[in-house]
Amino acid sequence: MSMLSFERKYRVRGGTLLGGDLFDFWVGPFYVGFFGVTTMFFALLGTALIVYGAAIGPTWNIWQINIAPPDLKYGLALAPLRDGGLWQLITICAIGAFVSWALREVEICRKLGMGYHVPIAFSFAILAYVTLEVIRPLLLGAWGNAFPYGIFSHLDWVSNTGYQYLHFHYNPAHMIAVSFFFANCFALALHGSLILSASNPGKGEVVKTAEHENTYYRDTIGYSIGTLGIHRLGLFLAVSAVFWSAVCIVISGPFWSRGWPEWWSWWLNLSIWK
Ligand code: UQ2
Repeated sequence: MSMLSFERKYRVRGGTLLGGDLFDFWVGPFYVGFFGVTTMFFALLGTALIVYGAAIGPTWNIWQINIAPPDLKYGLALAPLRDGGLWQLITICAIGAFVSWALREVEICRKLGMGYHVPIAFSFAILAYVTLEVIRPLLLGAWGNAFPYGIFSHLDWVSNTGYQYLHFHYNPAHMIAVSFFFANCFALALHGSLILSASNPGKGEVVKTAEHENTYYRDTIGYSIGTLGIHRLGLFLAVSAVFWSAVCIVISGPFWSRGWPEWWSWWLNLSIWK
């Protein structure tokens, strides 16, 4: 594979966290590193275990394949392979692959002398997954509280878990998370459309710059957050959406086991109404 003209300049030695020079090389355009090797190891093993789980299961229908966590009766113990043990191994592989990928991102940041913003952002996604599959099941005392691996089966899990708390939209952390998702979508639409309107004008038109971008928003709403600011806002909104999603599920069960609508009775019980 050919290299981009500037690529060779950035293929610098060092910055590794583990393995020293041993895996400090590229394969085609991809940096390898110690964590590139561990990413491949966990991803391939995990995928092979999923395929094995499908093979010993009742169907090859892609929508119906399901690899479920152990029954609640196993608690936090290791389960037999065909009875949730596969799910446990696959979960270990998934976390191994996700964390390896984040650490490979860190090594690339260090090589290039960049900030760690991308791996930090990614770590919030890992946190959300670990909250669902490890932290909440641990707090509830059984791996059977984790979600299963399957397209429809994981949707059923989300639906059932939601209805277990009667009406999940009354979960205050869920409200905050949804609001962040909407605000994130709004901000990206504002930003994407603004950049395209300035930098991709019609044929024969001159490309505009940040001066036009700032002026557009000062003319419309009297305020521009700035070219750096919009990216800080975007990262904050995205990471907050994921963070509050993790909060909203981890408090459901471990800290509140009744219906979420009932949680709001704290309002009716305020002494000011007495
Ligand atoms: C902006 C700016 C950008 C932008 C956008 C804005 C020049 C290229 C989209 C406008 C954003 C504002 C006013 C913040 C909106 C707040 C929320 C919570 C959605 O000013 O600077 O840079 O892309």
